[in-house]
Amino acid sequence: MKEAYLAIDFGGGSGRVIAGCLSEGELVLDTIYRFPNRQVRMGGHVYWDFLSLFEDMKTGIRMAVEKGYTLKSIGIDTWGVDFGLIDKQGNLLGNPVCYRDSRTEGMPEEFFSKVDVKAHYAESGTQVMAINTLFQLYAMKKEDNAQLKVADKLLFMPDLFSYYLTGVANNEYSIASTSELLDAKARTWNFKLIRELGLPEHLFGEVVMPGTSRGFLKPEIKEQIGIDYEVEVIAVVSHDTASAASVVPLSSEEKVAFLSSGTWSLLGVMSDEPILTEEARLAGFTNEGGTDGKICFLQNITGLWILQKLMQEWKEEGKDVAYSTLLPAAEVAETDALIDVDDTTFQCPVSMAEAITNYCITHQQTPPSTQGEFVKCVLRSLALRYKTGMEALNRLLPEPVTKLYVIGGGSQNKYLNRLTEEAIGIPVVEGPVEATAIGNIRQQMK
Ligand code: LFR
Repeated sequence: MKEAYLAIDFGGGSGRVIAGCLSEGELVLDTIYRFPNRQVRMGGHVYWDFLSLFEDMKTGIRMAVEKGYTLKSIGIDTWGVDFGLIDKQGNLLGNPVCYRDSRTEGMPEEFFSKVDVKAHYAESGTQVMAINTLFQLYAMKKEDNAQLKVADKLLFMPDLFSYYLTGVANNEYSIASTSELLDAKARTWNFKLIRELGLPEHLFGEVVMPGTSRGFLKPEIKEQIGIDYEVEVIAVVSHDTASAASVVPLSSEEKVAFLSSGTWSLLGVMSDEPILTEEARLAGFTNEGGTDGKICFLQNITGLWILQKLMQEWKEEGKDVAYSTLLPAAEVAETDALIDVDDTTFQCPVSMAEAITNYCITHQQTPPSTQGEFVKCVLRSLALRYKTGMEALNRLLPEPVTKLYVIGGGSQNKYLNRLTEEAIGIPVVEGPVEATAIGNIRQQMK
């Protein structure tokens, strides 16, 4: 029987259950189960399929048990900003709505017509994005949402998964920091802001730091996964980005930055304190909670989502979507088309191919036509965006960055790494691919 720490890592496109064991002082990972994470469109909204994801999580835990692992503890991390509301009895009030839902359209503009954007940034330190929890709640409040009226607690996705495993409801700091509702310096809820928004204060629970216990698996869960011993669920650095960033080696000789590459691209550095200056706000940087009280000072960039969505569409059309075909085709494709990856038209279009084509036509460029051309256009545009992000970062830091670690699933895209290195002009180090899970497991070990 091998003792294992289980990392459950939910990304915007897929989830995985990974067992981590110590072997001669080294962390050895075993990917037990991978499953897709889909966005479901229904009744004019876009949802996550929480119930399926919960089932998939349990399946993965059961598979780890069946493989002979004794579970030491479990840690859950997910993407940021999204949440579920539960009532006093612990019932989930509706499926969590996906941040790509259009309910937040125009909300930042409306909010900042009443609130001073500079003063707000000086407290929250968050890059204003319509997807943020603040604007999701603002939209719900505005439509007089019934769930909001009866809700007892707001639980971010990792809080929610943990809650249904253990029955303990709390809010982990790193994930709460993606909400735009925290005081970045105090590292806890900004209740002044919460009151101004007219949100019930009781929704916001205890903010617990990474490393805190989230309780033990409920008897019914133990029965379902086939164990009879106690397993503790630990609040890890439960925001996937912050968990990934925690494994980047810091060095005294190099000025190191990270690019967490997946559905999103998060480009930044670790900082001891939040950077809440006007320059940081104007440059679009965010201060999110990290490990050991550190801050992930980063820019949130639309990442491989554009390519993922294209590939999904091509798959539905019966086309080849293997990376081993698409990337070589992109390298030899001839197109100069470039897009602004952060343009809102790419956030949730019904057809990504059409959105790119329309963007190029509107911007007087010849649109890509073959699959290779589309991929080249997207990857070159990403690399260019990393260049501007890096320039902005260097303007804000006392010393320029000398090395970039590309971590997460996207770090396997060698063509993109090469384009990035060419664009930013400093060495790019690839991996680890499973940075988030490694960060998750290390936190449990601590
Ligand atoms: C990456 C990520 C980003 C966050 C985005 C939306 O998976 O967590 O950090 O901004 O998802 O939640």
